[in-house]
Amino acid sequence: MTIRTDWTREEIAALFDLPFTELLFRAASVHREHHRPDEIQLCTLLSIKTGGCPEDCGYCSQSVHADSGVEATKLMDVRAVLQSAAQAKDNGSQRFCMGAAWRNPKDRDMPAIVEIVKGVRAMGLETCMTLGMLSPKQADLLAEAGLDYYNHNIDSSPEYYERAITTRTMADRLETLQNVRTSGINVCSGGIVGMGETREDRVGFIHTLATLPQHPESVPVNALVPVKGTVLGDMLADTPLAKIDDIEFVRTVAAARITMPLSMVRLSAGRESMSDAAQALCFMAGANSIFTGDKLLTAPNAGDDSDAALFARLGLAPMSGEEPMQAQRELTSAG
Ligand code: SAM
Ligand code: DTB
Ligand code: SF4
Repeated sequence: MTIRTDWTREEIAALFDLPFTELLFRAASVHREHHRPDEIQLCTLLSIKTGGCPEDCGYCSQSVHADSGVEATKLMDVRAVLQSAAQAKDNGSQRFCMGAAWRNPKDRDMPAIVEIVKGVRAMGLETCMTLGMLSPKQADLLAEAGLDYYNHNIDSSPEYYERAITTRTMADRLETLQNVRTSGINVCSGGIVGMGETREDRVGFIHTLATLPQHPESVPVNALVPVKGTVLGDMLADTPLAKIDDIEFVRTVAAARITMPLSMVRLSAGRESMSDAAQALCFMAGANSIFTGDKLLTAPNAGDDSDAALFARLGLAPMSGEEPMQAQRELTSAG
């Protein structure tokens, strides 16, 4: 099995250009080689520090530059975070992902973050954090605490990125991903589809991820949740034609699956406004992870009842085994 990190933009553009049925067949074939097609990983999100973020990400309700009505809070108390984690575990979640609306964590925040990671891990949940940019030292601290995954998205193509965010660069983001990788923490990195970007940008987005020295273990593909008062949410409200077409979204998922065969591809934000049929196509195209529960960070999510109904309708089950990239790593280190 060869995992390629030398994909060209042309090759990825050619995947996007395939007849939809052919693309779906190829993606589903790659998916079956490495993953169980009837199992979906369940993750739960919690915003441990909401709003008041100095960055100007044009899609985000938590930026101080947005007029979204989201109130800024302080970092949650460790006990309250652990209570939410216990609830997520009871609801069948495998991974607990915690997000903070920071440009980067301050060193004085780190002891509480470390305590949270240790506490959530002790409950038998996998841990993921997304706290903004990380220095090498902070990444090492989190690794020592036992953090399993760190999420930091590249969000779009290098070209479109600059139109959506001005307060930090794609190079800054890649540096954080490198720091996370060097520390030994698993990398979770993806982006958003439906921000008004072109097909070429979606190609560039997948190309950037698929040509990292090592593919991210998790690749979240978000559909923009248009939030009133954000630059991109308002732009989409004014130009409804810019809304991403479901088929194009599925094509992006399929391109992620084909180019990054071992990665978990997470159908992340935006499921709430997707039909069961569109979600089923995403699973067919190789998405194999979702966020459960009725809230993402600030935006509504599909909710446990509707997910239970969806899983029953599609004959899907929560993932029970190990992820392929972890299994491969254990094999390599064993022999
Ligand atoms: N502040 C941290 C950061 O940006 O790294 C962590 C939290 S941030 C909200 C995590 C990711 O959520 C963003 O990188 C973006 O890809 C996604 N996201 C944020 N707002 C979104 C929206 N309205 N629709 C879809 N995805 C969104
Ligand atoms: C990711 O790529 N999607 C999640 C997670 N990583 C942290 C966040 C989605 C946020 C959706 C908008 C909101 O809830 O504010
Ligand atoms: Fe801040 Fe993250 Fe939102 Fe950007 S996406 S404004 S960094 S919370």
